[in-house]
Amino acid sequence: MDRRHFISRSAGMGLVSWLYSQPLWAATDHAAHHSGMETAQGSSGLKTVPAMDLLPESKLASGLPHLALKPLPNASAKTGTFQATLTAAAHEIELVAGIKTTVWLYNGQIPGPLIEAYEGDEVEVRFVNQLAQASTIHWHGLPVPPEQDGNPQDAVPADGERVYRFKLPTDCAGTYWYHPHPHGDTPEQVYRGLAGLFIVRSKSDPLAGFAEQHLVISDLKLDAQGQIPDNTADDWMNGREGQFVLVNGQRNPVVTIAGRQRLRLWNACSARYLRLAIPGQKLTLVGTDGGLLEAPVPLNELLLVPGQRVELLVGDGKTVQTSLKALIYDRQKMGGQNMNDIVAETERTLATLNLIAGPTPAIPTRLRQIADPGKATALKKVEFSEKMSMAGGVHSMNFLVNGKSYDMNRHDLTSRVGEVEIWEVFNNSHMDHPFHLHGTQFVVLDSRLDGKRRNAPFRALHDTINLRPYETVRIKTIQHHKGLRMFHCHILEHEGQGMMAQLLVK
Ligand SMILES: [Cu+2]
Repeated sequence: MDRRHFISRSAGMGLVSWLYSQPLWAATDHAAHHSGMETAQGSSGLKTVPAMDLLPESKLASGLPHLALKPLPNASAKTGTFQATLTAAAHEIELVAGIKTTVWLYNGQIPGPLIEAYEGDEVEVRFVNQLAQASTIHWHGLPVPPEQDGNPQDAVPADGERVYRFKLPTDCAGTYWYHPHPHGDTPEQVYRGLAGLFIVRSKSDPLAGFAEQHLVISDLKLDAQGQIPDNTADDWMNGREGQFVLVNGQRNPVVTIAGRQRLRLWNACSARYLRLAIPGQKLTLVGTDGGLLEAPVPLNELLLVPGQRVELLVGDGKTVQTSLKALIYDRQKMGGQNMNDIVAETERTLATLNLIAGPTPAIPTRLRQIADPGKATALKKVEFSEKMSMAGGVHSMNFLVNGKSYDMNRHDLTSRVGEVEIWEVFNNSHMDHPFHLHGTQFVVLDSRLDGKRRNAPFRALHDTINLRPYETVRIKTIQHHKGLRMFHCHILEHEGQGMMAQLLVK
């Protein structure tokens, strides 16, 4: 299916009212709900359910001690080799006392297992797909060859399996993750629970002396029965945000930080933006998607958009109780707060932080050198846009890259291996979209918004970067392998509806 449409059940509704008249929209959904309509499969193939009552947040336990991520054990005894199996399957787990929730997980874990390997290691992961639909594993941000990167073209069928093999190059130490990337079904597979973590370590890590903790931030939507519902029309439009925002699968856990520690944070949400702050504390940013910065950067807050990761140093040995907050961020979603399936924008406490006495290693002034990729000899232009359509009397929204909806049989841009490129990415729409490029990291040169040009404040490696409405961001990047790469919006519902394109590297 090439074009995935956003379905409205009210074909007679005008375009303007469709966009701005929440009462009409809500009433339509309400009627559908009470007619016993459950999951609708429209002509587009998009499963869409009416808005529903959700389980109150208080039903999920909170305030429990933070759980460490469970590592994926290395089955290889050979030095420099990491070998393991990841099995994707449906499980019933008790997230809420007394309720069995059906989730789809890697190795039965929520979040998925943590893979830890070193630069230079050979990685061999056998993927067993016990889902009822095709899937892949995409190694988000890692410089792996395209045929090992879980492209939609390389789907592993239901009940199938394959082995992913790649060597981690030098200088790729950083904080990564993995998640499914099949054609069309990525949003569902991720919101039902499929995502895991990947840390590449360096043998000469300037922060090796710091104790380290991991905070994987994800969200979860549970209906009143405690089950994971399909996407509503609003989820497809704005990206899905669950009522529960979890850290390592827990609601508001208590993280004890003794002295000064290194925290790695992941935004594994489908669409939720995280404007993070720790009241009373500076955030010392030391790393982004692709590893360490050149030097630490003190910040009062930072925006972590879906798909991104950061490394922070937190704590100074003084005893204080504070929290990790997600402050209000307006990403210009469509519709209002009246629709009962939109979770109101509020400031949230993601985790309680207990800072206590402990070792406080000095913060190094230099962390690494990020080499300038060199003079660019190619320019790529990418434009994200949204287009309303009323094809066949059905209201739909197309999410487009360079005016086109994703087609897995088409390549949209071509690059040459090793060539330094500037990509000019323009968000020609009214809503924020996070741009993600597969298989490599990039540095941001500058951005342009409202006629103002702003240079990147410091050099950092990213694979995902936010674009404000009508913002243009210029990045510099190199592709290191021949083959097909994806680039897309990392609001998974937008990607799933066509805001994705393909780069053929020759
Ligand atoms: Cu988007």
